[in-house]
Formats: sequence, structure tokens, C-alpha cells
Amino acid sequence: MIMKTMTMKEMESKLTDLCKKNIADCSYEDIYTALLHIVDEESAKHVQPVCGRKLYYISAEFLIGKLLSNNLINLGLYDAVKDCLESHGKSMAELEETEPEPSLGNGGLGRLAACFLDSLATLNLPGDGIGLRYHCGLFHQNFENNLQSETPDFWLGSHDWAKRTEKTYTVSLAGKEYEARLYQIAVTGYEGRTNSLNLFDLDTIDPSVIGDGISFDKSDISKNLTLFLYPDDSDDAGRLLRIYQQYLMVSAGAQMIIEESIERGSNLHDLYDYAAVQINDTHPSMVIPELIRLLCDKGIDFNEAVEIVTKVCAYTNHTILAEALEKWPKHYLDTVVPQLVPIIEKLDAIVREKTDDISTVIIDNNQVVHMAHMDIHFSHSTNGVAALHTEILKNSELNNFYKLYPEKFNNKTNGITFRRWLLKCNSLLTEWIKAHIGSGFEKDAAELEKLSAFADDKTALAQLADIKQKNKQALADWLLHTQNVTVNPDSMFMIQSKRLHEYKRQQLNLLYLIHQYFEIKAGHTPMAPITAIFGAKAAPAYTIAKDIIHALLTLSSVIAKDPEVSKWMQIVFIENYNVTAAEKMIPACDLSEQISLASKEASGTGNMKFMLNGALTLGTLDGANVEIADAVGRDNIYIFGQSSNQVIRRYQNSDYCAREWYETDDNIRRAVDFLTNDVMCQNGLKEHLERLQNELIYKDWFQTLPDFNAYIVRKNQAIADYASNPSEWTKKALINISKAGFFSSDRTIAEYNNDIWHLK
Ligand code: 26V
Repeated sequence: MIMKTMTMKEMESKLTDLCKKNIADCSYEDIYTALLHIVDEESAKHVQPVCGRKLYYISAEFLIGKLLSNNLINLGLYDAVKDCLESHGKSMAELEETEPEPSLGNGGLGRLAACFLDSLATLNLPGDGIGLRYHCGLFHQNFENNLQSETPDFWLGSHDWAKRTEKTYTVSLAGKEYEARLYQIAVTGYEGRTNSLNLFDLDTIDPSVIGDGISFDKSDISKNLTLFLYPDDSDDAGRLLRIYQQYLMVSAGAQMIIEESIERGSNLHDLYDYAAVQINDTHPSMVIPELIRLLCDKGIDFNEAVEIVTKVCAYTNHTILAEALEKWPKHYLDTVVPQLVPIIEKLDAIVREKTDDISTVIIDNNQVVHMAHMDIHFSHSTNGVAALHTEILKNSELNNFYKLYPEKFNNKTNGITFRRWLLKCNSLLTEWIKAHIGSGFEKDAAELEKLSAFADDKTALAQLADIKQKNKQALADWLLHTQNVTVNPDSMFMIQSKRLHEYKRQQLNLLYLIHQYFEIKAGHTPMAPITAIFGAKAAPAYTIAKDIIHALLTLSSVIAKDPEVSKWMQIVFIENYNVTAAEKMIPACDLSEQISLASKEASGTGNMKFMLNGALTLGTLDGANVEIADAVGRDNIYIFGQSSNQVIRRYQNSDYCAREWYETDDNIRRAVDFLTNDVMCQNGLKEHLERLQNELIYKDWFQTLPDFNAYIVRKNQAIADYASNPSEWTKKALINISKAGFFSSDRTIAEYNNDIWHLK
């Protein structure tokens, strides 16, 4: 049982006092505001003094999602609030709709940061987040005429979780001084301590500089600096703005770290005993030279400052995609942060002194600054986020660094918080688990293993199947309510939800669906009706990603209009996919699509959420899929496609030619040709469909075509298994749930702490 800290009656009288009226007469807005107050009061009781070292997790993204229910669960107040509302004819679901979602992240990297904060607080570890208070989170995605368009997402209302403080830090940007104001969001642990997410902002931000859609005047940083998460970086002004944002976060954060450490007794020579800094990808990398600069200002010798900072900082790499590793022309830094440039130059000189290997320098011979290189040289730890990813870093992408510093490299396989991704989003499954193995798994996720004792228990399996069915019905209801889409809950739900990127290969799924369309037309119907559900936003300037969305939406219209096909398959593309949508989709999924090109997905975390909620994975041996496959065994997962070694070899030899595959394989040609046939062009835009078709035939950077036939075979096998032996399918789902414990972010954070941070 979740620990309860207030009875229903106590909650009722508290809410009535705060709202000054009967609960039945309150609006949801009244109740939400009162609960914000109660959560504040309760979470303040769990703030604890820091003993010894404190962690600062610096990240440009914290994709926290809605906080109310999660905080209530973590504080043991959820049941009291739920019962109280229900006794007055009100529902938690409607209350949740009142809260705007803070979408302060793009995808996995930001969501991981949010899961980590939850686990730090739950494990009673002193660890705060440092980031930015964006006024608009990730854009709101709209579909019109089967095309994505973007509008700003203003999440800040009159009542939100980020509390303004009186604390400000002066930050110098392009030689001018700005005041970074600290806002704080309380992070409540599950029966644990309260930490803080520290978000910086300027008081002078002015939303009136926003023009059409999400365009805005980029000239005046005092008005636009924290207006948007990751502004468009397709031009110089956008890229410069990104550096301005990063430095605001890093400089205010570094000042805060030093100030807090001094307050707790540090003389700065011993900063390592007071602070650990985890750099989440390269966006916060400037914290290294900034900390060195601040220490030198306090009278510490440069070489000692470098040593101190190297001991304090650790770096996490989240991708091997070269285009995602930040490198800035040095003249950008000359403009934005001239105070850091001499320090970065000195660091580069140290590297050049240490090694002749030009591939590891910080400032290369074209005057480009490599942020990841600075991180690896001047921090004590570099980690990848899944076993395969770390091996690829060590053996290929960062091999030259690994040879220099083998001791720095380590793996930390990602995890997810079970509070949000099980307790909050799937109460039926949570109750079922408790009824079978007790509630120990809430604190120790490894206890889920005990479920394996029920793998052949017919009653338990029937209940589990019933829960999945109810969750599918709930998703169907939600889709009707929010998107006006009707789906058949008796069909098989196969879900691919994640950012839209060619390496994640939503286009492979698209080609499969076209293939199915042909098969159904030819009378070869699938063994069960299928519903393919997508959730994905494409970066506003990423043309091909938007073309893939267009093709999927167009195909969805084509199928919907064709009764012969729509009996058997439906495509649903959920508009504006976000954490809230994920919480509805994941519990309802039968088949989880994790089909990236092997070697390209660093880890994935959606794969873990689906598994925990009893979906089976259809995936390549990529990222954490490899570890999921090892955990559940090959009978309980559908693996297909080239291996990462095959892919890496193909890239090395440059011997992949998409056109040859297209010309020699009938299945491939039939599906690719369909993209621009008459029926598609009547429902969509030829220019977009043709561009995608040409991309697939002449480029296909992420090798969709070589995996196509293997994907069809495995996916059809999954459909056949699902349809022909439901109880065997549910048994596989049970085994997946029972093996999900390893993927708890509590385990990940415990490993970071044992190996890197050493917090008490
Ligand atoms: C960023 C960009 C930006 C420019 C264009 C292409 C591109 C492609 C990928 C990225 C990803 C940046 C880092 C990132 O978000 N990595 C994700 O981190 C997750 C948490 O560790 C992990 O589960 C995902 O596999 C990984 O993609």
C-alpha cells in the first residue's frame, strides 16, 4: 500500500478551508490551486539538510510532465484526494485536465532527467536539477491537411509549480550584464526527501516578439532568451541564441554551486567534498570553463582550478549521431562568451601538450570548438546510456578518447521512474501486482521477479488480459474525447511513439502498413484486425521528418475511406504527443515498436515503459532493446533486422545502395511506388510524397530497405501469436513485466551514485 499521510476527512476539511466553500461547489481550478498549496506545505516538511557532497544535474531539458498526481502519490496524499473528490461527485481525471503540461524537453533526454530527479529524491539523495524556465515548452503540434504546423505552448499560468525566488545571479552575455532569476520547483520523492529543480529566467522576457506560429524576433536577447525551448537553429541567429541560453543556465548554475558550497563550509580547494556536477549531454558543457573561471576569480591557481573541476564534473553522452554532437565555430563563442575563450584555449593547449592525436583536440584547425571533447578531457567520468551504446563509444565513436582514458569510461543503462510509469499511469495493473506479490516492488523494483510464479496461473493471466482490455478501452475513450477518433478496442494496438527521426524509422512502419494494405486488397487479411498508433513531433525545420508524418496521415485517410481495408487496419496519428498522451497510450499497448537502425538509438526509454506495462517489443538489437531481450529471453520478444556490427561495417565500407534494393526486391518496390500513386496523391500532396519516395530510393541513410522483409515476417508472426493463442501472449506479457525491475531509474541512480557521485 502507498503510505497515507492524510485521511480523506482531513483532506476534505483542508480543501474546504482553503477554497472557503463546499467541495461540491468548487471549480476544478479552485481545487487545483488549493492542492498546489497543500503539496507545497507537505513537500516543505521533507526538505532535509545536505550532509557532504550534493549533486547538481545540469540539463537544458527537464521533461517533467504534469506534476499534481505524481506529487500526491509521492507524498502519500493521492488516495485521500481521490476519495474526497469522488465523494463529492468529482473526478481525478477532470482535475488533471486543469493542469497545463510543462513540456520542457524534446524527448528521451529530457524525460530521463525528470525520472532521475524523482529517483534521487526517492533514494533520499541530495541532488538538485539546474535548467531554464522556458516560457513556451516544446511547440504545440497541429495537423491540418495532413501536415504538421506549430504553435507556441504557453504553459506558465497564474498558478504553476515554479516558485519565483528573490535570488538572482549576474551573467555577462556578449559583454552586457543580465540578471538570472532563480525559480524553484519542489521535487518530492516517493516516501523520500524533497529536492529542488532550479530553473533560471530573465525578468524582461516579452512574448510580444512572437510572430506567426513559433517564429520570433531573434534580435533582442533580453526579450527572447528563455522564450522557447531550443529555438530553431537553422540560421546563425538561432544558433547564437542557443549559446546564449546555455551560458545563462551554466553561469547562474555555477555561481549557485559555488555559493551553496561556501555556505556549507567549502574553502573551494575542497569543492569536490561539496559538489558533484553531472553534465547531461553537451548542452551544459560550458559549465567546465565557467567553474574554472569562477574559481580563478576567487584566487585559485589555474592548474589547480582545472584539477578541481575535473574531479567535480562528469559527462553523459546520449547519442552517436555526429550531427547531434555540438561543435561551435569559435567566433560564436568570441561573441557570446568572450570571458570563456581564453580558458577554453588554455584547455586546448593542455590537450595538445598531452597528445599528438589531433582528433581529440578541443579547438580544431578550422577554429571549431568541440564541446564533447572538452567534457571528456576535463571531467572524471564519461558514460553511455545502455550497454551497447557504451561499447560503441569505446570501440568506435570515441575510441581515441577511450585509448587515452580507459578508466573514465563507464556504462549506466537508462531507467524510468515506476511512480509515474506504473503507479500513476496504470492503477489497474498496479493493484493486480500488489494483489499477487505485495507492495515491496514500489521500493525495490527487482521484486517484480516474483510475478514469474504466476506465469502459468490461468486466473492471474485472465485478470491480466482483462486489465489490458480495460486500458485499451480507456485509450479508445480518450481518443474519442480529445481527438475525435474512434478506434476498435478489440483490434491489436501496435504503438510507435517517440520523436520523429529517420534513424528511429517511422518510415519502416509506414512501408509495412502499405504492404499490409496490398495484402488485404489481395484477400490476405491479417490474423487479427490491427490499429497502428503513432505519436511523434518533427523538428520544425526537419523536412523529411515532416514528409513522413504527411505520408502516414495521408495513408490513414486513404485507408479510412476504403471499407475493404478499414475493416482490418486503421492508422491513428495522435496530435501533439506529450507526456500526458504517453501516460494514456503506454498501458494500452499490445506491441511496442522499437525499430531504430541498430547502433543508432543510444538507449531508448519508451521501450522500458511499454515493457513494464505488459506490451511485447518488436525491435532491432539496438540500445536498451538488447538488454530487454537478454532479460526476457528470445521467446518473449520479437527481434529482427541487421546487427549493429553489420550496420557499422556498411557505413565504414560505404557500400549501401538503396536503389539496388529498390530495383531488385518486388515487395520493396511495390510499397515505395505506392507513395506517389493516384490514390495517395488524391489524398495528400505529391511534392511531399515524391520527396520522401526519392529519399528512400536514392539515399535512405538509415537503411530502411535492407530490414524491410525481416520486419514484415516478425511483425506478422507477432500478429499471428496474438490472435491464435491469447493466453500464451498474456504469459509473455507477464514475463516482460516481471523482468522490468532492472529498468527502474532507482537502479540507474544507485549505480551513478556508487560509481560516480558518492553521495551519502
Ligand atoms: C539530436 C539531434 C539534433 C540535431 C539533428 C539530429 C539529432 C538527432 C538526435 C539528437 C538526440 C540528442 C540527444 C538525445 O536526445 N539522446 C537520447 O537520449 C535518451 C536518454 O539517454 C536515449 O534514451 C535516446 O536513445 C537518445 O536518442
